[in-house]
Amino acid sequence: MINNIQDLIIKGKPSEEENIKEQSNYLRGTIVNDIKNKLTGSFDEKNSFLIRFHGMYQQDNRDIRKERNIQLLEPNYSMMLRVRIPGGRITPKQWLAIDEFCDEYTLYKNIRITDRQTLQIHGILKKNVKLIHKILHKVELDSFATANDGNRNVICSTNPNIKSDLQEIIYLFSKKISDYLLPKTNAYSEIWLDKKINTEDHEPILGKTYLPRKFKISIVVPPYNDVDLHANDLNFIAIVKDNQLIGFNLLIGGGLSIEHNNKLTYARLASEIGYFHVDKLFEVTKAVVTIQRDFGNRVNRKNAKTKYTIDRLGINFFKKEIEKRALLKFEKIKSYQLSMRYDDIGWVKNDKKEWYFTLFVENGRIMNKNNYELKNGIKEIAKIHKSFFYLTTNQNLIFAKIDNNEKSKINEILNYYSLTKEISAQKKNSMACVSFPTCPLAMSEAERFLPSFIKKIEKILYKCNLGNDYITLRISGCPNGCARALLSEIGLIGKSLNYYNLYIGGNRLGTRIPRLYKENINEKEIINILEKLIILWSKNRNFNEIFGDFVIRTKIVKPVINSTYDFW
Ligand code: SRM
Ligand code: SF4
Repeated sequence: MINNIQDLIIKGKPSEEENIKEQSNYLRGTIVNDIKNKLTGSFDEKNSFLIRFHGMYQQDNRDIRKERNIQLLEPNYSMMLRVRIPGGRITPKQWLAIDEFCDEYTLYKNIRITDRQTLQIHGILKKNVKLIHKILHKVELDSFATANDGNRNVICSTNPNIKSDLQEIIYLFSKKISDYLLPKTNAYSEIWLDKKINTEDHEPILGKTYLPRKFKISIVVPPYNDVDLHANDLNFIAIVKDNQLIGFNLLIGGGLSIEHNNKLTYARLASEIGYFHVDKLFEVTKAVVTIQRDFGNRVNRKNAKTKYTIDRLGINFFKKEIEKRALLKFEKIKSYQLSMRYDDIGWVKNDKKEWYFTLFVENGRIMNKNNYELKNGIKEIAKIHKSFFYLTTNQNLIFAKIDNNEKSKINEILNYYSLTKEISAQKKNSMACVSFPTCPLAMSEAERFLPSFIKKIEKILYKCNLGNDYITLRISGCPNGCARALLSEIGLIGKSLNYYNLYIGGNRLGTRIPRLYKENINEKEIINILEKLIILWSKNRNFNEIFGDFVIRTKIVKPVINSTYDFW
């Protein structure tokens, strides 16, 4: 029984980040002064925290960090900008604007599709930062709140087999929720677009110090779990009756990040709360966000995400508080089934006889490399495509709503640039985070390591007559877990350079967390272990049994059942 609700707020000295937010004058800080300072390519410490709210991260090229240090040069600073693209929908015009900017103004000249349906532009020098914001604004895009303590890019299922009317509604909801939760401060327009707005700053939903930590939302259309709902704080599972969207199951408190050996951190699956009518979508969104705003841990950022708030307050308290704030009574969760998480690569026709082409993009990295001109090919398609693209949460790209006439033209381009080649099942079901050289938190390689590592796994599968089969495989360069390795059958998490912790026993649908199997091992050791396990699997598996289920049934690892208490 909770007597005083104030007792539920964590007492103690607020973290340094809370102070920066409090004193930032609604996210302004002294960013403007730092832009003018031409003596350094960087923002100062406080402002580099604040620019994240505006969708940018300060980075440097870690491949040359040591060398520059020896030469007494400051690190090779540049910014990474993450565009806000709710539901992953982007028009060809918007694509072309970003593509052109990358070619002309960035250090790396490539675009990165993220696993939350956005685009990242790496290598923007400070002097070009305002330009990209203005270019984005011109094509009705922005990067506001794609990072730091607010609501991140809202993601939604984009499988072309979803009925197109439903897909449209789900997409519109993700856009509306994203707009609804956007910070209301004028700082973004003032700083980046030179637009003076004379209305007062206030944050009716997020509050003056914004949320205690990042916040993630997904909208899921069963049977697809492409969005990986269990990585998100707040999830809406669409419930459809007689072809009408009638409401949502609410699941809250998913999250994957851990800290090596810190038992106060853990990966957690989202908990089922209940079903509610579609009309209450925004009330429920606001209720969950404001509960996290009011009760989230502002003293210790390591325990600040919703998953920890829920476990501290108790699921029943959280549920009742949502009901109170949203003025509703949850019904029992409606039945739903998830059966697929990967993208259908290639051509698919939807219920309205429109064509969709899903292009496989290895690690989401769009660049021209040797004879594979992926970036040029997409640019040519963007020049003629009339409808829009979807970015997928598997880091791929969909050319959407194509008629028969357009299909043949697009096919020509796809063939010319060799973009239709066969992709193995293993590749389709593997993913890595960015990691080196741009990620400042990387402990080991991920994106640059995955392609050669997959080949080794494929070789083992082939040797075991499992050439057409696959094991979901994900590699995160550090325990922050950006590639969602803790929702895969085989997860590698960077420990130190070229060394990883190996997790096994997740499943293909992303509804079970894998368990730590071996710590701090290099590629050779990982391959040796996996080869033995895959041979065992191939010989002793039940009919169609997946690798993750096999290692649990045969007691090679214990399943992680209740991640809160059972993760370590
Ligand atoms: Fe992430 C931080 C990249 C999805 C958990 N993530 C970072 C940063 C920004 C590093 C930093 O803070 O300086 C990485 C930038 C690297 C670079 O050079 O580009 C980074 N995260 C990514 C992306 C690009 C990975 C990818 O290869 O696609 C994804 C961008 C998503 C987006 O568009 O918004 C990305 N990050 C995720 C996910 C997966 C998801 O959301 O579905 C997670 C785990 C889910 C979760 O939140 O629990 C994730 N990233 C983190 C964390 C740990 C947060 C925490 O709960 O403690 C950090 C570190 C932090 O925030 O302090 C982080
Ligand atoms: Fe960087 Fe770690 Fe995220 Fe990979 S998992 S992108 S290394 S923060």
